[in-house]
Amino acid sequence: MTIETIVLRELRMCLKAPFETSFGVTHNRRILLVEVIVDGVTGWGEVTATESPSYNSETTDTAWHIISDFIVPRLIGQDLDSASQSASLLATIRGHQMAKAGVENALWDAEAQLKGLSLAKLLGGTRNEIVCGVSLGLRDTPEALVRRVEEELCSGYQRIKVKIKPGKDLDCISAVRRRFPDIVLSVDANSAYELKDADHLNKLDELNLLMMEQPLQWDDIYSHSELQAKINTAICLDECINNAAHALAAIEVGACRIINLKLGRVGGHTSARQVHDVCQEQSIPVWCGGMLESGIGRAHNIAMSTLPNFTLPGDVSASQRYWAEDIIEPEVKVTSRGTIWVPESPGLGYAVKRELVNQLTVRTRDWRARIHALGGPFQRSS
Ligand code: OSB
Ligand code: MG
Repeated sequence: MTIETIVLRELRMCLKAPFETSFGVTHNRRILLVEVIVDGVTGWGEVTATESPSYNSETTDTAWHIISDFIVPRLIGQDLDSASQSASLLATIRGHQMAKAGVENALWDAEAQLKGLSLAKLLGGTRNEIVCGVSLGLRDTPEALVRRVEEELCSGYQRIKVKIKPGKDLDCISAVRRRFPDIVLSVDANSAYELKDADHLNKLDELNLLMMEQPLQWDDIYSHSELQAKINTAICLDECINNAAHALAAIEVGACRIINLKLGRVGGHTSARQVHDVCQEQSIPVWCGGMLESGIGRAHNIAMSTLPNFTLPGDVSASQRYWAEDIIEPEVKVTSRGTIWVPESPGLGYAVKRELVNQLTVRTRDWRARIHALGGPFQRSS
């Protein structure tokens, strides 16, 4: 697999509705797409970093910098045995998992196409249909939240997750539970609480939640083990888990009973499979998290979600919940049973709408290998 070309693009995409979490409101996404050409075949990846460093430490701009100045120089012109080999070539770049994932995942798409396999099959997936939930942002009132939950249930989604923060938790979630006594319900705090809030968080135990996602600091596994010892609701870690070693540590100290697996956060498909396998060996279920992705990131999430230990519904939902028009075709659709059919054609299984991508692009940079040149690969930038 010779990496002939890498193209990096930044797109502006306007969300249909603002999305509010404990760390802020997102109206517009600044999305980086990575296009690779490998042995003449084009693969696509998406960088899932947020606009500001408030989910984790990466941003759209840090990813642009790390990809341009460190990742591309190590990969352009390289002849790899497989996409997963890129992970070892990038290992001495510390952190920046989302930047790495955008590039590595594009190589996985290309490898799957070169082998004539769907990405799901190449990854070792075992499902042809995945189960879906939705993630609902903070609302002004419990009534407004209950209305949104009702709409999503009508669409068929199998699990409802609601964002919480101090002052917007018990009342809102109790209102949803009173109205819908039997639904599968969970909450996500995005690090909005501290260990001293344990008695308060304890009150959520009565609401029969599937899980409480990332209540404490984004990088603090140990405090979650102290909280988990004080509450009955299962803690699910998101922000804290960046690789398989983190997952194993978190499980061994009792910091969580469920793990949210995000491709970007762990650095791409190679690392995601390792996290998946560690969790499976430890009997900890995983589910696929979302980062308000465009269709390309969403298609990668669908492929990953076919692995056997993805036993809980993910935050992988229909394109039309996010975008007036998605950049892939067909768009991602969810059945009335709250599932997504996994494409079987080679690679991601969705076509990229190039013209729309071009319209949404605000900056581009590309690099081409000169494969046969004396002195090896060189890079050109525009
Ligand atoms: O914590 O899961 C999260 C969105 C942006 C950043 C972090 C998170 C989220 C979501 C949205 O919950 C999931 C989605 O619908 O893509
Ligand atoms: Mg989360």
